Amino acid sequence: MSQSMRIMTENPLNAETPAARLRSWITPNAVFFDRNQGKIPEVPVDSDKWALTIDGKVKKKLSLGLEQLQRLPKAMVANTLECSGNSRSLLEKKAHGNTWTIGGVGNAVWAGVWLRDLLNDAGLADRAAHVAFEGMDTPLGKAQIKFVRSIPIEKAMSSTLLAYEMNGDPLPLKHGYPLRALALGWTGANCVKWLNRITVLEKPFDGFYMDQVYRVYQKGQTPSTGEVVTAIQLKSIVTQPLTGERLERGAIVVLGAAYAGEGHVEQVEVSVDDGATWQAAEFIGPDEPFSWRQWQYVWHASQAGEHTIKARAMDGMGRRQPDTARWNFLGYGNNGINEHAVRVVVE
Ligand SMILES: Nc1nc2c(c(=O)[nH]1)N[C@H]1C(S)=C(S)[C@@H](COP(=O)(O)O)O[C@H]1N2
Ligand SMILES: [Mo]
Repeated sequence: MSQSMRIMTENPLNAETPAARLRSWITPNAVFFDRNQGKIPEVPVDSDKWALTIDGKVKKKLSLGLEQLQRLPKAMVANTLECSGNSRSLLEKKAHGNTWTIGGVGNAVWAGVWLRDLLNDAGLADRAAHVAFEGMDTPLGKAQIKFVRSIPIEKAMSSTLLAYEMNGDPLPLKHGYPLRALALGWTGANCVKWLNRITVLEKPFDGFYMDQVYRVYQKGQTPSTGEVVTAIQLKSIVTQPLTGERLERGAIVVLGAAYAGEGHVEQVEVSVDDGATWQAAEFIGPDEPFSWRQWQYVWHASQAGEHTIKARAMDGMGRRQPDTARWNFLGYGNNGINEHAVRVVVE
């Protein structure tokens, strides 16, 4: 099986992690998925020249260099990042956008500073309601629209990290060097890369990437009336075996990962008979907030023929994945059990 990235578009770079590389708790930086609206800066910004500006509805405007940021209390957090459009191509009805299968997701240990520490230092004005992030990538297309996204102040103050390290290395250029936002447990669109400006606003930022995309809406509906994509939804993926594999009778190790955004994955069940019966999977490895849990199930396959494997997760609040995801125009948040079924042949 191929172990290299599956490139969907080169300019901008959009590439997914091969399923075989989703089988460990940490996704290595070299195979972490790439999702870009614009052009990745060609050379890393000179860290002496770079500064992060914090302005808008704050009492004191701040400007911080990289070394200054790195002298502040360092926070390390594991976090699973998923693109809103991940699994889009598995939807039964086609939706517009990159043709992700399951590889638009990855888990890393990130290090940086808490956004709340900086916002507390700047001092929030009374009407502070949203926090906008702006990156340094070059927009593509005639309209030259910058990738700017804002998140509610509550999320910014509770669980948003500004990361300058990824899995122990300086943040790689592709993933936002020197600094990126990470709204923990929220989809990638809320995690602006190449960050150089944070603006506190009285209301959500008004712009293309807020109003026209990253909204859940139906065909014919005005995008801006759709719900904004925020937290990653409860979901389980099967990473071994893969659809189309031919397997020998006997013990077959089924592997997968389950994640719940801001929630906690409590249980994963596996079916090897297309959902007729379900058995509990066993978790392997770390169990950290905001991070996926890897699991396995040993299937004793005695009957030759076609088999359909399914997995379903339950979170700490008793929520379950839907059998079939709710379709929407841009194909966001596909966490359907059926859409993620894996069909194999036992010989
Ligand atoms: N500046 C900037 N930040 C961005 C984007 C972008 O195009 N420009 N894409 C976003 C989207 S949609 C996703 S899914 C994640 C992907 O992060 P990664 O490429 O590090 O996996 O980055 C987000 N941050
Ligand atoms: Mo995304």
